[in-house]
Amino acid sequence: ESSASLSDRFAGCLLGLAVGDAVGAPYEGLTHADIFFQFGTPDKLVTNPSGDALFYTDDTEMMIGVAETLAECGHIDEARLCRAFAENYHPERGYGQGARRVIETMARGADYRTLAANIFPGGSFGNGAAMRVAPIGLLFADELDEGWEQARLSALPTHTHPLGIEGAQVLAHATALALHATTFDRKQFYRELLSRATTEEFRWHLSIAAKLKSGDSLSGLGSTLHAHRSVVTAIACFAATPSDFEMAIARAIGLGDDTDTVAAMAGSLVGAFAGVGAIPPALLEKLEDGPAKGRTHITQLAAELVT
Ligand code: 8NA
Ligand code: MG
Ligand code: MG
Ligand code: MG
Repeated sequence: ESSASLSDRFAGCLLGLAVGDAVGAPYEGLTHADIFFQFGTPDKLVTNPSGDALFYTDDTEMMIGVAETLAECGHIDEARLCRAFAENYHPERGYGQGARRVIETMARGADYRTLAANIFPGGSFGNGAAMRVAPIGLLFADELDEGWEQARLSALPTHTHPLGIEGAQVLAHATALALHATTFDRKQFYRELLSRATTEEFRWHLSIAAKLKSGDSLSGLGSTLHAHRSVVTAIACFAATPSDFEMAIARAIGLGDDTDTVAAMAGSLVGAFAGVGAIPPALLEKLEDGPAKGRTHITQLAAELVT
């Protein structure tokens, strides 16, 4: 039930990610109960976010780097991607511990690859490669095998753990499916994701999410910054209400923990399906803007990628 145009969907995906990130950011690290008792029900946080402006975090800043690389090269060129990460980097936007060290090593021109492979046992399984992958899902929506590989390449500079990589691949694939769907077929959607996933963790979470009824709680899927405890959760927030942006990100934020990232991922999927018109104008207007960053720059990147 979406008649949004392709260009509206590209813009909706990237702006939906930024708005979800920015609306969710103030609550990152809080539990579900903390959020409820301190701020009230999540739907209110979304319809009436505090402050005059909505500021995005590392999630959006790194997505911009992926989009810039694709707009320029048409595929993931690792050197260009690392330059984008390093040039766009603002540590105060709240990067993961490992990500910070890896990007600072990239910026010095030193060996970030060895660091990324060893910084955590087996490499990082944080959701940092997934949170920035949306532009790959959009650009490679007609070439799903190539998209799966490009998502892997986009993860590698920071995330070498199989779960960190597969989180990016599964979310890119979900983005591609959302982009092309006119009616959303939940069963078919999960079936296609399951046909790609290889790790036990992602296969297990996807098979559980596929069986959930519309009123079921998503909290059992997890909402922490580990890829295998938040990527499928964000997908499930989208699948529960694929055209309702506010509901999807309120549900994501209400789970607590990695609120900005789960809301960013869920918001990007709703945007890819329902288009930029699904994002409340009041939220879009509040999204930070400025030269070479923010709302205008993200909108331009979406337009460059769609042509
Ligand atoms: P990352 O690669 O630094 O991973 C994030 C965290 O995951 C690490 O600091 C570790 O605690 C943990 N981790 C990853 N791999 C392993 C492993 N193999 N073994 C044990 N622990 C591991 O950064 P990233 O880019 O993947 O992270 C994305 C998250 O960072 C997003 O939530 C983003 O918003 C940001 N962020 C999160 C928080 C938070 O506390 N939730 C705060 C600020 C920023
Ligand atoms: Mg963040
Ligand atoms: Mg986060
Ligand atoms: Mg093109």
